[in-house]
Amino acid sequence: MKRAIVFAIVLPAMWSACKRQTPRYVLHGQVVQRNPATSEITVKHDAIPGFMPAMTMPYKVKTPLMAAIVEPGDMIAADLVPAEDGKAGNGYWLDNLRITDISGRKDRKAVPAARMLTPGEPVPDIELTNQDGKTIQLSNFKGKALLITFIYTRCPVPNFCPRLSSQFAKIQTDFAKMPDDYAKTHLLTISFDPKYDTPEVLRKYGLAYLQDDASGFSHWDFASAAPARMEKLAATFGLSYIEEDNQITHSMSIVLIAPDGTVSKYWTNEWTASELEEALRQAAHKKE
Ligand SMILES: [Cu+2]
Repeated sequence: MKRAIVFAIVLPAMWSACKRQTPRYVLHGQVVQRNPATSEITVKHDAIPGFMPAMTMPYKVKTPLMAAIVEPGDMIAADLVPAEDGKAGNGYWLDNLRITDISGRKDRKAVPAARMLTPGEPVPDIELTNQDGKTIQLSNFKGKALLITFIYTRCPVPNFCPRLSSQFAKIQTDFAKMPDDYAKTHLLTISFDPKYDTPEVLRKYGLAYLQDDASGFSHWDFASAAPARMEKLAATFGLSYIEEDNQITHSMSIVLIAPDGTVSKYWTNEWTASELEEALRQAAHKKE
């Protein structure tokens, strides 16, 4: 059952990659209601200039996981895409759904208010513990272009965490060949499963992607935050996850932080290692 849910996430992500040519409108709004059983959410959304006035309407969500993760009160952004097969309720899908603010949730008072940072905004000085058990802070990487992503080491879905780590490993290898780029960049993989992913576990996991060369940790950290702070940290960077039955269902988020410590760019499902490398290199060498 759990497997079925997890794999259901992967397919829509691949389909959406094949349909990039379709025109997309970005919808911003607040979730009024959700129905995970039908992958539908009702959104009170803003006007989409030249396309649709502001209204409250139900939409099918392309990634069923997200229909289960969002909660009434959440502010969201999503791509509105026409459903060619006519299967979606009103002719449109919501794809690439991101939760941008969870502070409006009714029944989650315990969660500290967190809002997804937008490009240009400074990143707070988040404190993490790395694979050596050492405390690191995001401010440690000021002056470098920093590429961050989120994983959990036990992830069984090839297209999610293992893909993120193997593609980061490719970036690591490629940058190691160019000392100037290597010196001006840093990679950071953050686990959202701090209870299981201790520094020891992260070190072992990291070494597997560094071909057992521990010197690579000087350019690529594997870290986690205290469990109590993890949910807020994830929301800050647009990552959603739910823990159930010893497995974590999650979205993907890759964030590029500019050398001046501001958010530069996000990627969710659609990206390639070479695209990330190019953006990282450009950010590292950009004159301020
Ligand atoms: Cu994963």
